[in-house]
Amino acid sequence: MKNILILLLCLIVIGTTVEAKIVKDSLYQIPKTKVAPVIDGIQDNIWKAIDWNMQRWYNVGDPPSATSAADSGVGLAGMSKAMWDANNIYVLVYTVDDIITDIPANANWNQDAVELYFDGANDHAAETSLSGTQYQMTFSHWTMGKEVGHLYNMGVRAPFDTTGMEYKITDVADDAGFPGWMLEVKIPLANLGIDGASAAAQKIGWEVQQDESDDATVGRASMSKWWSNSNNSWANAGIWGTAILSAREVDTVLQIVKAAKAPTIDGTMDAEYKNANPATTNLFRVGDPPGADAADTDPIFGGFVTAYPMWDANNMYIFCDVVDGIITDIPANANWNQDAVELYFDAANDHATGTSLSGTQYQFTFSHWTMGKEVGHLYNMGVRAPFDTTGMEYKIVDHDARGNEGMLTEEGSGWNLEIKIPLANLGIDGASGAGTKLGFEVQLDNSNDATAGRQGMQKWWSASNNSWANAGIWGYAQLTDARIDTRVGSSPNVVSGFELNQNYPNPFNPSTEISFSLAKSEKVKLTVYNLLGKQVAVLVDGTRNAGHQSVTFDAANLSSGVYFYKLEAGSTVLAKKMMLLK
Ligand SMILES: [Ca+2]
Ligand SMILES: [Ca+2]
Ligand SMILES: [Ca+2]
Ligand SMILES: [Ca+2]
Repeated sequence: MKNILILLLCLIVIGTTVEAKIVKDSLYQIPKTKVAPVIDGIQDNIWKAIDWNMQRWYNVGDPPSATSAADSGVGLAGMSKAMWDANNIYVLVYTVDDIITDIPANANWNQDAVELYFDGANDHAAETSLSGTQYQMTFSHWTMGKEVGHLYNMGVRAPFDTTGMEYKITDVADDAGFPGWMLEVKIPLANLGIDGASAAAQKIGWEVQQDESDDATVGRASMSKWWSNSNNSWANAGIWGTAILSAREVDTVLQIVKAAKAPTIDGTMDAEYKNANPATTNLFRVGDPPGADAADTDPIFGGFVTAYPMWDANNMYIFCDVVDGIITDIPANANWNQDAVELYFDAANDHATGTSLSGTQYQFTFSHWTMGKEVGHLYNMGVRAPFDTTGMEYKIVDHDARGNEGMLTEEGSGWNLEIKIPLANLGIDGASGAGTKLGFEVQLDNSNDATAGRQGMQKWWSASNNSWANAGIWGYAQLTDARIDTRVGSSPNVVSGFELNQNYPNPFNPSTEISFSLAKSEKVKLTVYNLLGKQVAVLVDGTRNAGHQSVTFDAANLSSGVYFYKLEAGSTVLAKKMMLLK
């Protein structure tokens, strides 16, 4: 149970990374896909192009605390992904559940189940029952293997036409990741009241809920939600979140975007990375090999990495955001046997199956224990295949606070890794870089104990622990000139085109830069408040152009402490925290 709790904590932390504050206009971006997934309950390659969207809320009992279920509310965690094309919306839900209980006699919601909510009208008016294009669909685990026959009996609220709809449930084995199950769903857009031909940029009411039962008699013991921490989504579409059918297309080939400006290799995230297509670890694996080590029963999780790659005529740049609940530095262990990020590049991109790396196939292992000693460890970081590190740089810094306005706060619960590698050293000609295809993989090694070594790993592309020897199983990337305006984020807080960035530097003395982005030219106000809510500065008040903006905040006349800065545009408000340290 402790394991799942650690997982849950980590997931919640991930869910609160991008903005400190959830605002009502926040949108969950659903990207468009060129490739339809196979509805078989298994994660297709195209799904790997999309981040997991973490469940944010957790509710024990129904109503909370009303039951005395043995599993006291930490046996459930989860995440989802979605994408759409001209015909359908596709949803993949991963439910981490240590006790699966199938109780066909119970109501659908009163057992292990996933609920999806859609409102094509997206009006968010408070109500007491669903109507019109407001649909609730409940997919119970007990229907696994019987999906076709149960399409009409899966707890849809509001009459729904299931013609053309498919779903499939599969179990996920403990040693392949976390115990639980996967649900893959295809729903024709027309059935949801959405015209697929003109759907781009359409907003829909959207919610993902997981129902948890661990006992045949108790019924639902707990639930997790993405958007609203309420058990009233079944009756009130007004409390659902909002998703947007984004025109942004995803592809099985990761498009590495060209950097408009070279980032500074300092372990902090430059604004340019916001345009990168992230590669997030999708696949989880406990132990090495799975289940081989008694210590693997400890923290199955504790780790997650999102890599933001970019390139320019000279270099490859990658910023990695690592969430790791327990950071363990063990210089005496092998690099791979401790907390580390591994990156794999193959400029030849031949994906030929092999038993060792050669040619332009490179593995890099960046261990957290080298933080502060990076320069001296460039030659000792576990590169496979001889590699010229001339001109290469990397930098590791621990996370600062991830904000305290979400459900939980975890100070210092992860680390950043920023890397610059000359393209020439990788075997890439930067002058003709656009269009270059690469073998690519991202891996996180997780250790939580000085003696146990690696206890789990997360991968972007392949669940295998053989990337160190076989470039044939790496994923696919391509250098592209194309600019991308919005990214598909794991965070529910990503607002299309409207963003407020963390100030830099932070903490600061006495001045710092605050940057934000606007989707369109509009009137905005950027103000600074102290902890008592008193306004201490107005930095912007007027119309600003679309795109990236930044202002300098000079606090020479203020005293040390925590301040908030707030960006307002129309009814949308974003806020962040900063610290003045004199
Ligand atoms: Ca599939
Ligand atoms: Ca269960
Ligand atoms: Ca940087
Ligand atoms: Ca760790």
